[in-house]
Amino acid sequence: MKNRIIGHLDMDAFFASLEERATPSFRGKPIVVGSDPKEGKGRGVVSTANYKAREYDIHSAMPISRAWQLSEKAKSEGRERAIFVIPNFRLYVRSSNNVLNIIKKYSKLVEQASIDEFYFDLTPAKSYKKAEEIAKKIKEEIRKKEKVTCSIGIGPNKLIAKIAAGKNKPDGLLIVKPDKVNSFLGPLPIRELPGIGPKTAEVLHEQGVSVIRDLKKLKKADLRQMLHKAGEAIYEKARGIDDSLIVEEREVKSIGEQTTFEEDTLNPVYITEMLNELCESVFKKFTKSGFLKFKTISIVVRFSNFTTINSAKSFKDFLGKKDLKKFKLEALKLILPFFDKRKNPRLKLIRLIGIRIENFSD
Ligand code: TTP
Ligand code: MG
Repeated sequence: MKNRIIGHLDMDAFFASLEERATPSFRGKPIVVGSDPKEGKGRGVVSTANYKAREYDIHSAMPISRAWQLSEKAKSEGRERAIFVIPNFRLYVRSSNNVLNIIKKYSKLVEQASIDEFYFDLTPAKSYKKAEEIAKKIKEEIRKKEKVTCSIGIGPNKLIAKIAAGKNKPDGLLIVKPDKVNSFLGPLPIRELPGIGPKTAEVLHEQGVSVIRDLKKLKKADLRQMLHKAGEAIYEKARGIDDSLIVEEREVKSIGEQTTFEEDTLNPVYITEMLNELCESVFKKFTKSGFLKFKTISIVVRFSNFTTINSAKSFKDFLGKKDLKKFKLEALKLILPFFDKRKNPRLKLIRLIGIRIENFSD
């Protein structure tokens, strides 16, 4: 693959930064965006915490009740309580689109990888020096127009750019030129390689491998034996090799939503009511999606012990924008067996339900 220069941009504490921007009195305070903590009794999780709240060890995906406890603990130690904010997704999506449009002014090939992450091609800049100048301009324009900060990493491929973007947060800019890739990766913990999750890391730790430099000592065959197919990709990544391309339009494959109940329940009236609401909201997203028809409906049910079961139905004929009623009926048919012994032999309580549609046609 020819020499490329790739950028990766990741917004800093994205949802929380936008909430700080929206409410000036939040500035400088610890902010936690997530479900309603209900004075410690709330269910659900933290979406994100700003850097001040991270000093209290509050972070994404943590139960909101735990975040509440940590905030109370901080209070008892004389620090200020965190401010808890319910997410306002419209605000985040709008800003995310604005950021995408800013990056597009500086690069012809941009991939949005998540709500706050973007890969972009800087190869036409021809040198890392020029690429750095462009990155600075992007950061400046985002700061000026969106009034929030981001971090950018630049490297010879997506893998290196992404890791570099995470290394100097917040408001960072890190360039890793090709001849520095190995010294950059060497001392990093293996968990920092995308694709190495907790389980893979455990297998490797057992072999005494803790940083990427150690990982490079393993032969491809060793890795394949230990980690099967994933082993080969890890062998390449440990060497900073990644030929994956920037993909401009990520295909939307499904539209879905889920909800965690206030309390685990098996009350069919309550559950079907919640399902009905989810159906309406998913259908609304579908009507706005640009897709005309879909073929498959699936539901997910999570029981109080966290066992999770999916159940799906595909139709011969597509469902379209006029089929909300049919959609709701089919969803209902999918959930009913969970209320009795057909799909719930021990009549366990339900904690969460979700609904998803896929197999679109446009
Ligand atoms: P991240 O980029 O992972 O986090 P961040 O932007 O808040 O902080 P950082 O400075 O470390 O990049 O995720 C972007 C947004 O996605 C985040 O603001 C909220 C949302 N999100 C969730 O809702 N749940 C999650 O578990 C994570 C990781 C993110
Ligand atoms: Mg981010």
